[in-house]
Amino acid sequence: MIKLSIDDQAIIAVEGQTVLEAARDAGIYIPNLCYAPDLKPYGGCRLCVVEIDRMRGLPTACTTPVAEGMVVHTDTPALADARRTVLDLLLAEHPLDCLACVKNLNCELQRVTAYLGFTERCLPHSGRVQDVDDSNPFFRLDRNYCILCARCTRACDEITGNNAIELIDRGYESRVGTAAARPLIETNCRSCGECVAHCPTAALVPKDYVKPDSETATICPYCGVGCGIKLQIRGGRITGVTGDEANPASNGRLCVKGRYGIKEFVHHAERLTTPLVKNRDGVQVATGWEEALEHTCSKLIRYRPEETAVIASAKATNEENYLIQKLARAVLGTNTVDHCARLCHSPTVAGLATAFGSGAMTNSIGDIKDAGCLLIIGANTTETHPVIGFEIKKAVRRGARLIVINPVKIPLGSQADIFLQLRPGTDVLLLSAMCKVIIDEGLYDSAFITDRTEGFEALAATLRGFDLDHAAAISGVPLDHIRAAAEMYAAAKPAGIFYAMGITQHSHGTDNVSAIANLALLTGNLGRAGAGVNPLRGHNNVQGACDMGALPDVYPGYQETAVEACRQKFEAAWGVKLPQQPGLTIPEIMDAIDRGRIKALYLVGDNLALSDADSNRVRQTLAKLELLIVQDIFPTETTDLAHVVLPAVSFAEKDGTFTNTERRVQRIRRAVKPAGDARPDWWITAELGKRLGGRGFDYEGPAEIFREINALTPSYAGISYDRLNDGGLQWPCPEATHPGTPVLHTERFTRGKGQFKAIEYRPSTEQTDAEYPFILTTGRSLYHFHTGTMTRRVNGLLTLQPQETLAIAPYDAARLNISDGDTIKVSSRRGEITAQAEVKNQLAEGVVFMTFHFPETATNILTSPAADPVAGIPEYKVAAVKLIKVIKS
Ligand SMILES: Nc1nc2c(c(=O)[nH]1)N[C@H]1C(S)=C(S)[C@@H](COP(=O)(O)OP(=O)(O)OC[C@H]3O[C@@H](n4cnc5c(=O)[nH]c(N)nc54)[C@H](O)[C@@H]3O)O[C@H]1N2
Ligand SMILES: Nc1nc2c(c(=O)[nH]1)N[C@H]1C(S)=C(S)[C@@H](COP(=O)(O)OP(=O)(O)OC[C@H]3O[C@@H](n4cnc5c(=O)[nH]c(N)nc54)[C@H](O)[C@@H]3O)O[C@H]1N2
Ligand code: SF4
Ligand code: SF4
Ligand code: SF4
Ligand code: FES
Ligand SMILES: [Mo]
Repeated sequence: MIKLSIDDQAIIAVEGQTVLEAARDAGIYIPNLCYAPDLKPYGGCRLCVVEIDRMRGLPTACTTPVAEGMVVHTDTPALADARRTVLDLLLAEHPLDCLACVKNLNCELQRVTAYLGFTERCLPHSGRVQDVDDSNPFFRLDRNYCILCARCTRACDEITGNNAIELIDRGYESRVGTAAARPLIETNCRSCGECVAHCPTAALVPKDYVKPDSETATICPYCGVGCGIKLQIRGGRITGVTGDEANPASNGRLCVKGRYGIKEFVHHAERLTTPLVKNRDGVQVATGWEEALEHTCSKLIRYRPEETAVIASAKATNEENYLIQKLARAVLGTNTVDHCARLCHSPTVAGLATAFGSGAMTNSIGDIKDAGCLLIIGANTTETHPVIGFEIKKAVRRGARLIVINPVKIPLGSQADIFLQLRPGTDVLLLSAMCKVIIDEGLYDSAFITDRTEGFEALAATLRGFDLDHAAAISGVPLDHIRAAAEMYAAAKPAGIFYAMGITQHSHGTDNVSAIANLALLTGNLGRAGAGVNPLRGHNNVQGACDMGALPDVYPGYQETAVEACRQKFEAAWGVKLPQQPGLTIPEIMDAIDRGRIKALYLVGDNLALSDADSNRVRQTLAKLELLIVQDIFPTETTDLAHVVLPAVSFAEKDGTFTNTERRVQRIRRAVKPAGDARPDWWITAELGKRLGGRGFDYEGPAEIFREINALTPSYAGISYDRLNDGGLQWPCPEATHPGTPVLHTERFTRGKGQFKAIEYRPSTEQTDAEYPFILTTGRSLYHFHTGTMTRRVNGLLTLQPQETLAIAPYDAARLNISDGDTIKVSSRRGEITAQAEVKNQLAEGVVFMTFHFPETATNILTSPAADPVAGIPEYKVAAVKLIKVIKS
């Protein structure tokens, strides 16, 4: 604590604060323009000058740290003079068309001008007309309004690490520029809008800005980062989105989808607004709710439990997923309830449960900054969890080591200390090789191994005979690079591992996860900030859907259906006999439909017809159902096949909770009225429950459902809506006074000791051959989300990425005489599609990459249904394909 005086007021400031911050905290306004609380002090605009006793000249308050006994004056004639000179120069360059400006009443230049008592321009307007960059679909850079405060360029550098813009040239010529003076859209700008959010004037503004009349704090509906957003509302419609600075997961940061990808889909004309029921001619006809629900229930009730399946939704809230699995178990009498986590992190849930006893991210987004080393494997974080990507880049700039392991040179790959470009499907070999190096070189943490783990000897024994040269040859990574990565990971403590689909979506996905757990256990990188094994969860609420028991083998809170005591607990709570028969996973459900065993499917918020592997077969399978009920917010390739379509509201039209990737339970809040006659998922599921004769489906709303979750789910027991008002809580949170758990396994593992697992490498099921010589690996791009139901309805996102491409290495392209834009027929053993070629240095020879965001190019026609025997996840990341050029661009 530091005592100082500002304008004769005694002030207590925190050491390290600047004079500007101390004044602001004390409610004293010092004019400023280049200052932003989340950026480093800059001292560029010189408006915040102050006088400080015993200090010469006029120091800038935003760069001067507070000191004991300091005496500061913020408002003297000399200061007024100095500031006026600065402002005169700024205004000579600035339009004074405030009334017509979108920033009117919201502009920091206006505020400073008013404070200094300016009523007119003193110097003549320079008359200069500067370039406007209109190229970005979401925002405009109008340099005529720019005051060169560098907040945008610093945000792009310090926050996003993208460095797409910078202040170029000196003096009068100085301006916000891009590399080679190209339009923003042609740079590496990722349209995150952090620059726009930081601009004090109208130089960077959203193109369609409308002044809101209210704001609602809620959570982004796209990825598992769970960024806090504020929906700006005017006239009952969302007009814009800003980052919620109070949110501890994101601290106000957003990516392009959260900031610009929401309002268009929420208010889109194609939203489902009434229930649809297929008539005798096979045409879906609009009906009322009463009729649709009665029709659905009268059909559904005819099927026996083993003929019925339920698929829940990682897009829906915790409350909704809880009800969906309750409906399946307590009313339909089946444990056959699953959701897209099966296609995603099911190997994580299985592998980490074995190793640690809990299948969730061990650490928090907030402790990325504490890591000495970050190992990013099978994850493309800057594109798929962009706000976590920001944190990783920031940590690296602060000096953390970065190791990236990926068959594709992803954006983080070019910033890595070590980038290992392995062949798809060889992670077990590479990770085992790293473990062997660590053991052979004695780099392991023996105290941790002795105190906190078991099974080390078995692992060490298996690795004794492990052939490092063979691992290098098969993975395609030189042995000395593997060794360097092992040494770096073991040395730079604490070291955190971050992984996602490149690890899980294999027929040996669970083994990959176990291999990662081994590496962390060996080096003692668990149970403390900055370390950990961090599966980055995909959907906004996939963590929550798992937590809520939307899985065939567990009730809420991972209480196993096979354990008698658990079953009894839920039987008592729900007042019914619960099924003992184990439930089926999504691939098993598909097989059972194929074989005519399952006849009715209730599917919520999932576009399986496009997202499941081998989609030609998936569509044929879904078409065999006697009753397919699909609940979505849009018509999709899956609702097309449905007998009944139930229109759900979007996240912006309902209340509830989502649980993000770091286990943080956060509230979402209704901000606008439902589209048409759409209803919240919880309401629809509860209606089905009631009408099918279920007890305990009479809920007033999500809060009441959440209280039931509390009572039955030990890890959520201490969480209540009231406690979630600022910042959310990370489970486990067993009691109402518990602060939540940012780091798991600090004293002991959930299962007691950490369990090593000796693993045998199994090659991918699908292998290349003379006919299918390329490995196709699939994934995501920043601008679209999965099957594109939401992002393809946002014009700007479509502008940024209009279509599917087939990324191919230059060497292969040259060999096949393929160039950018050529139309290529891509065929696998299951089907074919066409896509435009994009020749990319980031790919290695023999590997091609596609996303699955575009129905016209239904990538999953190609992918293999071969599944992991433990988790049932399809091998999305390895399919053998051949390429034939059909049209030259
Ligand atoms: N923009 C956007 N963001 C999203 C999503 C989206 O659709 N769009 N979806 C969300 C969801 S549900 C999920 S699950 C996450 C997924 O997030 P990520 O897993 O990060 O995304 P992917 O692109 O599927 O795959 C990640 C990486 O795995 C690499 N890879 C492929 N094969 C292998 C291999 O054999 N070994 C290794 N080590 N790496 C391999 C790929 O090259 C790719 O870079 O993203 C979430 N975020
Ligand atoms: N080739 C390939 N295929 C993959 C993958 C891959 O990497 N490669 N990844 C797999 C992975 S990890 C995943 S998670 C899956 C994702 O696959 P899906 O989950 O099927 O993909 P989405 O397109 O996100 O589908 C979500 C659906 O929910 C709807 N929706 C949105 N909000 C709500 C709501 O509040 N209520 C209701 N009822 N519906 C809502 C949307 O309109 C959309 O139709 O794809 C898998 N498929
Ligand atoms: S939108 Fe994001 S990446 Fe693009 S210039 Fe602005 S801050 Fe940089
Ligand atoms: S564009 Fe805005 S934030 Fe960037 S330098 Fe100009 S006034 Fe400052
Ligand atoms: S990082 Fe994920 S949660 Fe955050 S704004 Fe982007 S899509 Fe939304
Ligand atoms: S705010 Fe201090 S110099 Fe700009
Ligand atoms: Mo996912």
